Amino acid sequence: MKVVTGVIGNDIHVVANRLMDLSLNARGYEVFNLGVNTYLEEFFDAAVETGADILLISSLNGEAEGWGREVKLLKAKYKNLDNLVMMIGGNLTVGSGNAEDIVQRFKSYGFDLVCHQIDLNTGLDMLEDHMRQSSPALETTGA
Ligand code: B12
Repeated sequence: MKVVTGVIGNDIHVVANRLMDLSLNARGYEVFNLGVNTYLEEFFDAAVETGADILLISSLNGEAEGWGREVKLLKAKYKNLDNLVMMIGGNLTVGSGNAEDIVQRFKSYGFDLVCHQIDLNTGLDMLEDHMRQSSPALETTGA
């Protein structure tokens, strides 16, 4: 399966992004890593160009809160993204907040999977469960 990943907005926190790249590769995904400082349009452009199944966004400085609100509006301008699984994780807001509220809010923005302050491997296990449920024929999602 193809995954586009990167860090959204003017966010330069690169470490988790690098780990994400390594972990996704180790799990058998084909990874297109856009790196840090990536804008929503660039994620969607890359998803179209690569024919990605999954868009996996990281936000550490909390800018996701602003960008998240634009997901539905912007995605509607693209064709062929209806089946794109959208996942986001990291520190999704600036400062603290109720994790359940934050998750619900990001789901209302259009994300299928939301991991606020959840470690990467737990998040990737959630992704595999989600992919298995939506495509039961797959034994492993990475393959
Ligand atoms: C290193 C660091 C920096 C470095 C970054 C260097 C670099 N190029 O990477 C520098 C010093 C440049 C920096 C700058 C800033 N930083 Co900084 N930084 C950190 C720090 C100390 C560590 C981040 C890190 O690399 N951790 C290691 C990785 C492996 O762990 P992680 O980031 O927690 O990621 C894990 C999970 O979040 C998860 N994950 C991450 N993304 C995703 C995505 C998915 C889909 C999933 C499932 C999981 C997942 O997986 C990872 C592994 O389990 C954190 C504090 C901390 N202790 O976490 C602050 C922190 C992230 N920074 C913060 C801030 C505010 C800033 C600045 C705005 C500070 C300033 N005023 O200038 C700037 C922003 C710059 C910018 N434009 O983005 C805040 C963000 C607060 C918020 N969101 O509310 C933090 C949390 C510090 C704090 N407590 O205030 N920072």
